[in-house]
Amino acid sequence: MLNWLGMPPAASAHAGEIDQMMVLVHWLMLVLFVGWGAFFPYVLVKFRAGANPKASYTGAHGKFAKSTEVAVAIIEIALLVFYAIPAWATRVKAFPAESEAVVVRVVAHQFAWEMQYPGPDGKFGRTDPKLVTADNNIGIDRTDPNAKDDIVTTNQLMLPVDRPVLVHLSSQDVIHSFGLYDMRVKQDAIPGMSIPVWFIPNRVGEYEIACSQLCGLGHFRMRGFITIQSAADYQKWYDAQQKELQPAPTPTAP
Ligand SMILES: [Cu+2]
Repeated sequence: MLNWLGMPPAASAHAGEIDQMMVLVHWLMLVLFVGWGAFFPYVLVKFRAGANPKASYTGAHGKFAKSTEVAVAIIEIALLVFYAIPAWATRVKAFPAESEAVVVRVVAHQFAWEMQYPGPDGKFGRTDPKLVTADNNIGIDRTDPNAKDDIVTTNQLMLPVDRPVLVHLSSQDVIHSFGLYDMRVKQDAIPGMSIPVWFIPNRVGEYEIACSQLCGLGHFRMRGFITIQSAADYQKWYDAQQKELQPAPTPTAP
């Protein structure tokens, strides 16, 4: 059924679980759609004016309607209790340890995504909205010792494959939503809050970060990219970024 639903490729460890739930919900909706679709012409014919010249004030009696309603409610409760709630609990409770995960801050603003990696020291440098300029969208304070090794990118999230990722998500202005459809991840970014989001990308490739909240006139172009690489390629990128951050060596006198 997944192919009929036109789902994007599943590129994270938990994607299968979400897809399974989606398929079950769609089967239920299909059954309800066919059931209601058949019921409608049935009542049109059965209760037509010609056959019922006088209105009935007691209504229809029958066990079938009630038992169908109860069955649908039970199936819906089962979907919630056995699928939705456990899946959600893993997303919001079972966070990976910071030591084994790639930790990155993602800051949304009108109309782009800013990424901040803490660098080898593992500490995020200070950011300040007052420092935001055209070439410092995240407002990082490079005079802060913790900020000296921080990698900052715009609209490009680089991650290694098969390693947990812990994103600290926030927003500088309005509510945006961090939508990684291929990873089956979606979380609102809310100003004043830092919301943890985690997943394990398990397919090398280039995917899209879509803003999933109508956040202003430029919402349509609030599009970033997420590149999943092999551990070696990611390390290469990381090292190159670190090299760029090193202060240029002072020329020595000949
Ligand atoms: Cu947005």
